[in-house]
Amino acid sequence: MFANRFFATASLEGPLFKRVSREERTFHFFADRIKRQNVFEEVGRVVPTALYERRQSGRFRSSFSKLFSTALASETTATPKVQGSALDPSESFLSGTNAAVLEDMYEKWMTDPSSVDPSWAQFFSNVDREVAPGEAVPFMSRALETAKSGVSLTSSSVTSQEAVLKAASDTVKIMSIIKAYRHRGHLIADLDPLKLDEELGFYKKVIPSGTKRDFEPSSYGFTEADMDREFVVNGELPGKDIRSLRDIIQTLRRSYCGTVGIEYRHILSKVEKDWIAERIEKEFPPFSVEQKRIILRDLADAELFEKFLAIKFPTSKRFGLEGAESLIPGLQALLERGSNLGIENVVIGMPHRGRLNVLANIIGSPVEKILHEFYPHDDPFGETYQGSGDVKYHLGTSNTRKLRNGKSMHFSLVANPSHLEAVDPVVVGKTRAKQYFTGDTERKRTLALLLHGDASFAGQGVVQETLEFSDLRDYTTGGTVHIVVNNQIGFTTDPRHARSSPYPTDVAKTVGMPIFHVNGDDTEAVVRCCQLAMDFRQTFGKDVIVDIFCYRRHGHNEGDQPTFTQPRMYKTIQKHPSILNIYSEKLMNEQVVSKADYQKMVKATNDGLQKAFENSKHWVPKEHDWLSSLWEGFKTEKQLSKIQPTGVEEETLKKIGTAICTVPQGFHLHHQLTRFINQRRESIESGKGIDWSTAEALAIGTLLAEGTSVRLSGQDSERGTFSQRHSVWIDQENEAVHIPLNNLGMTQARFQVCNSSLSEYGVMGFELGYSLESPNILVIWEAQFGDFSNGAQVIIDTFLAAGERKWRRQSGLTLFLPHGMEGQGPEHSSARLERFLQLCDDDPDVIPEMHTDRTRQIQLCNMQVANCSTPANFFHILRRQIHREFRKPLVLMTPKSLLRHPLCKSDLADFLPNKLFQRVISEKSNDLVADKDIRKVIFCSGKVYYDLLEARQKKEIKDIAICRIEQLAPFPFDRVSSEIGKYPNAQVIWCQEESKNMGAWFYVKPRMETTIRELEKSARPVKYVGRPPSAAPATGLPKVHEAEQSKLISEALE
Ligand SMILES: Cc1ncc(C[n+]2csc(CCOP(=O)(O)OP(=O)(O)O)c2C)c(N)n1
Ligand SMILES: [Mg+2]
Repeated sequence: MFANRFFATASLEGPLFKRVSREERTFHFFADRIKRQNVFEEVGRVVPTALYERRQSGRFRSSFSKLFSTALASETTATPKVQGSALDPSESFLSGTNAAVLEDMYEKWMTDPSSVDPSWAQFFSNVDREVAPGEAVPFMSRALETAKSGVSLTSSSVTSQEAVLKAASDTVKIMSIIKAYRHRGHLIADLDPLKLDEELGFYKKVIPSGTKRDFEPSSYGFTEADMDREFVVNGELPGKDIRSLRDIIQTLRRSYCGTVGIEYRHILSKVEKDWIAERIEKEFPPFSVEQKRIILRDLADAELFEKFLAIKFPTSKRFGLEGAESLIPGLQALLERGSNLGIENVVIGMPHRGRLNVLANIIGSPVEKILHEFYPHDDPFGETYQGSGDVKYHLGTSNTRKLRNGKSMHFSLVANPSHLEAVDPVVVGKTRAKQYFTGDTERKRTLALLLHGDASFAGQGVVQETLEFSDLRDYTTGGTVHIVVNNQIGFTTDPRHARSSPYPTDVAKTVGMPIFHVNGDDTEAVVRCCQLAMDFRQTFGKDVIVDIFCYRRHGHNEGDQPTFTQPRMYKTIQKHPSILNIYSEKLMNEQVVSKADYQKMVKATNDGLQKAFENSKHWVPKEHDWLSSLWEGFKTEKQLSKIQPTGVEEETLKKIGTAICTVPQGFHLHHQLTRFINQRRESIESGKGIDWSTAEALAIGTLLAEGTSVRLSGQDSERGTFSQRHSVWIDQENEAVHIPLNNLGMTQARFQVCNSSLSEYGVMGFELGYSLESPNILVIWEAQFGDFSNGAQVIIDTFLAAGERKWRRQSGLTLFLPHGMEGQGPEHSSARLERFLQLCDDDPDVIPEMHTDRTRQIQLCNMQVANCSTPANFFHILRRQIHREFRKPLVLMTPKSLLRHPLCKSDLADFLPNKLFQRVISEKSNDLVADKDIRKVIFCSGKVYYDLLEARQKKEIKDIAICRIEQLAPFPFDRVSSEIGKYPNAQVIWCQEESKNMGAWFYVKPRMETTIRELEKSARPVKYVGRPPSAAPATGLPKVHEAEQSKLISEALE
């Protein structure tokens, strides 16, 4: 913050910044590519697999040699020789010819395990299974047996078999000790600044009894006399090959039991484990004087900012960072390291805690602007935008600032609701979108950075749903960096009551990422962990977590009294010096800064804050930053965006139709798809009988051809739950993939169609985040059945319905929610249309301006809900999402049985330029009596229309008209009015197949009444026909369903 301006601006990176070797980079590049096949698709490049495999086997070789060496080596350099083999007794196993011979044996074993002696086979198998080094014992005894029966140990330095056995036994013990520290050293690391564990027994759960014994040499049979005895570690630990036991233990304690505890042995990849071990076990060079000063400044910025707010705004909630201030130097270091490794954009999601501090010190928002939020003020842009606003610690922002290394970095802090962790998938989705729009196919330039609280990270299921994206082709960001501000409390609840897992981060192990636990009082350790986390992310493209063990100095918020519930913890906290205190004392003791220098630094920062405070009183907010460059030119709800055409020229439709029905040469299509494609081609060519999925393909295809990308994501969306879409064809012989909509034979944008993980909350959040990034894409989330969408209720309520009002961020996210009563039971029938309608904020009692040239009805409402009944209308509403100068969420009830219903078809003529989306579809039949003689006019929406139509035909009824309301919200008052007006003598009916307490009834009733009252100046009542109220959305008994359905249809037509 301010200190940056007052003190030297050298980089924290300096000589510590180690570049990965070229070879390592190349390897990881290819490894990454192979793993993430989506890169192939994105760049259309084939990676030389052989190169990867060669390198892979090289990896095995080196690990094999290493393990083999440590298994055999001891203080006597044993060199067994296999008689008759090419092994040379005069050479070590680890180099020259022997190494090559062993490696050849290994490769032979890989192709045919029986081609080598069983003892070697077992050893190689152990190596391959990555058994812990010390567990190579079976091999040792078997190998020695082999030696007894014909294999001689000929080295002159080996005096007896006992010596070899002793050496092997020692080696096994040493390996076991190394393994214990690597696997469980974190359990005895010095992580808690408050030492609550020791004092209060808070963390008894974390440390299983007897753990400490694992780390004592005596537990392995060593005595004090062995401490200075030397053992061969030969590559297992960095540094000298032959080390005293004392030295080995010291290295392990320093690496694993200091103020950093690392969990990484759960990772499956040996490359990644070795990479971490190598970095952790090597002694870090100390930070230079200049680097320490930088860390001190960052820390001072963090603490002084909170202190300043506490003094100036003592009664305001700010959810301060006190007790966790080392987060700020940690983040600065992480970002600077990231910048040096190519990161240019960071999308951040974080909770309330420390948010203002992050805004000021990391994102670089003007402090004046932050302080301004503390004063009661009106909305300065109320003229341009309507909205409810949000509390200051939920607001998002974006900013570009220069880092100390001189490079620029762009930050987007995503606005979030109170619902902890709900922002996680949104950030990940937005990041992925940014990568797409910036062509960051390697995902090395845009980073998702998520901050979490300890209680919420452990408790909220969406965390797991988001972590699960980490290695999914269509959802990965190339590694999200997570930081847990682990203040060891959640509001008033202790960790032991908040989770069963030892650490709050345990859920992260499910996707195999390294977890760095670090004592937040050791600021330098926090900085190192953050740098390492960034290195790991850029090297492997995988998620990583830093868990900062800290404390919360005050109550949950500054006005909250923590001693009601945690008296002992807070007694400890009261006595505990601040992190800045600890670090400034340390640096003064080390003579890195003088007291005078330090005081000067504190004063400069405080002066800067004071100046900002003065300025904040007169701060005039500038134009809101919600329109990032990609959104430039888009209209706010108060600026008219005229209705635009959505129809398409016949020639284009046919061209796209041909392209999506063309099977590539040599492609082995599934035999059942031939019929599907033929029907589709036929309907487009003839211009008759276009079904739902063809209309969808044409909508997507035409948007793509116009240069708008489309992303459709959901469970089984590629094929389509109802086997209706087939947007991805799989070659039946080699499983090659063909996506017709990406092969239109013309310049086009990209179609991303993605089978998602089985998540609603996470995936809908992801797609919502994706839609926030740019208006130049149609983003669709599809539910398997609409019923399951309530798993994402938090996203629906807090982002979809209210996001624009709270944060002035538009989203055109479109939901496909299969909906309809078809006798499939209570959980496969209803997308809970009523819930979406209840969230719509259009006033039931006020008819807005409806003139087509002036209407802003859709712009002024929060979202659109539609239940289309024809493929053509579906086509237009999808295209309308893009063909307008604003974006608005669209919730679409989509069909199931209508996908194949013979009447649910459209003509190509309905897709042409003179056609638009119809909010209401009038009665079309020419076979009815004159309008004035119509005795009933039935309004309905969606699938029930076809049931009514068929029954009316069957019963040969001529005096009942049926109108379809296709767009339910915002309500088409004008169109409904003209329909009612057409039939002055008719009874007005609302017919729905849903239960009375569900469906659209409660929403349409007051709006239809307003329409009749205001526009028709009459008071005709609106009668309900449909299922009676019910708790479950549908019956599970098909027979009951049939009876209910025919009853309501009969009643409507009686
Ligand atoms: C989903 C959800 N449930 C409950 C709450 C209410 N709440 C606000 S903060 C908080 C405690 C959070 O603890 P933690 O995640 O450890 O963060 P900390 O406040 O300690 O930084 C709770 C329960 C919420 N905001 N969101
Ligand atoms: Mg907490």
